[in-house]
Amino acid sequence: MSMTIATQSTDQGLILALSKGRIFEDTLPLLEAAGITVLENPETSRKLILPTNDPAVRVLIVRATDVPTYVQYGAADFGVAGKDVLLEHGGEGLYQPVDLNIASCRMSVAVNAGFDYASAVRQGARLRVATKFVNTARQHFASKGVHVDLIKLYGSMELAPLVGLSDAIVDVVSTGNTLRANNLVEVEKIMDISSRLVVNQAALKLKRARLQPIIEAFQKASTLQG
Ligand code: PRT
Ligand code: MG
Repeated sequence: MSMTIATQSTDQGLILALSKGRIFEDTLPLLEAAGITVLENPETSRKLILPTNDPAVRVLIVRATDVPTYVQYGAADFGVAGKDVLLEHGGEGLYQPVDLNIASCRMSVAVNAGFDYASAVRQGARLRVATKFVNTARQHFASKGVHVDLIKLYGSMELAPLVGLSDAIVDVVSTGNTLRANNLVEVEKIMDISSRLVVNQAALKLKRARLQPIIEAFQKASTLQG
């Protein structure tokens, strides 16, 4: 046991978990502010572990919803994840020192353009709600005293009301273009969403010397940005 800890504390290498797409792109300037340049593009590289200009820092490319899991178990020391994803994960084992103000959007309720959501809620109808975000949706409707049947989906929530699978969806919205293109209307904002830096609690103690300057650089750069 003590062997493992001794090895970990002298091994100051860092692993950062990121998802491809908007989180990767929005995190690059923050990494640059910390003096870290990722040497390969995850959109074109088939590698799942990307090198950086710092031999001691590597980047894992994982699904957005898997970032908190990799960090929780210490397979990655730190990562970047949306508040939407963190609320579903629960945040266990994670230290969340900085709201990075990146990948911003909102969590909302949307329905078919013809559906009278306000009166359905007023009349106490039982709503069928399709979503990937079941914890957030359950909590939201419970706090309003609205009875819902939640239908768990893993993507393309916008389809559910169109084909009668549900009365409503709970999804993240940024421009609203996807809702409009599918004749859906945003009827309620549940919360604003942005992405946070998440750090493994044990790594924060054992690798503080390397992590702290990066956390501070992210903090400074995200404040300037936001
Ligand atoms: O795509 P994948 O299934 O792999 O996972 P993911 O959707 O969880 O990952 P990704 O990379 O798409 O999103 C990562 C994080 O970005 C999310 O956890 C959010 O915190 C944040 N984010 C910001 C968004 C959006 N904006 C967003 N617009 N995540 C998803 N979307 C979706 C939205 O649901 C809609 O279907 O993008 C579509 C377009 O949005 P509009 O409103 O601009 O049309
Ligand atoms: Mg996506």
